[in-house]
Amino acid sequence: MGSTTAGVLFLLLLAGAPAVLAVTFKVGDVAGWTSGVNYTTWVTGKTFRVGDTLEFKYGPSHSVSVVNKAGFDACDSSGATQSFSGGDTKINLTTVGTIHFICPTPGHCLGGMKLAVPVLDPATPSPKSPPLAPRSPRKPKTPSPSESPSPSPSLPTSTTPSPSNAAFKGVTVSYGMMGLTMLVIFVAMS
Ligand SMILES: *[C@@H]1O[C@H](CO)[C@@H](O)[C@H](O)[C@H]1NC(C)=O
Ligand SMILES: *[C@@H]1O[C@H](CO)[C@@H](O)[C@H](O)[C@H]1NC(C)=O
Ligand SMILES: [Cu+2]
Repeated sequence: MGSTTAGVLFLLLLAGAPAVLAVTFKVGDVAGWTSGVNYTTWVTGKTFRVGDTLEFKYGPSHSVSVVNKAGFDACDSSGATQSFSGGDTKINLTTVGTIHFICPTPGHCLGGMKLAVPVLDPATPSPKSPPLAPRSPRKPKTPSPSESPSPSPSLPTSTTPSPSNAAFKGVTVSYGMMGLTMLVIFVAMS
C-alpha cells in the first residue's frame, strides 16, 4: 500500500509538471515589432503567463522600452525601466500583471507601436473564448538558429520534448498521466 501511495504521488507530480511548460511569443507574428501593426489586436485571444517569453524582432529604426502605464498612455519613454535595441529582444515574463512596451523612436508609439501584455499566474485558467472565435491551440514559433541548440542526439531523447512542439507534447503527456493516475487510484481502492 505504501509503495502504491508513493506511485500515485509520483504520477500526480508528473501530471502537474507539463502545466509549467513555457511558450515563446513572437511579438507581431511575421510582421514583428514595427510600425503599422495593431498590437492590441495581436494580444487579443492570447494567454500570457509567468514563465513565457516575448520575442521582439525589429529593424534598426526601432527599439523596445519597458514603461509603466502612464508612460504607455502618454507615449513617454523617459521613465523607461528597461530599454533594448539590436533587433532581437527576448523578454522573460516574470511578474503577474500588465507589462507595457513602447517604441521610443519619436512618433512610433503615437502611431501605434505600443504593446500592453497581461501576464497571468501559471495556475490561472485561461479566460473563456468568445463564442464566435474559438482559440486555436497555442503554436510555439519555430525557433530561430540563435535559440537554444537542440538536445544532443546521444542523450536518451524520449523524455526531452523538442522546443517546437513542447506545448503540444505537454498537453498530451498531461492527459496521459491523468488517465494513468486515475487507473492507479482505482486499482489502489479496489
Ligand atoms: C486596434 O484594434 C482595436 C480593436 O482590436 C481598436 O479598438 C483600436 O482602435 C485599433 N488601434 C489602432 C491604432 O488602429
Ligand atoms: C531570460 O531567461 C533566460 C534563461 O531562462 C536568460 O538566458 C535570459 O538572459 C533572460 N533574459 C532577460 C532579458 O532577463
Ligand atoms: Cu519604432
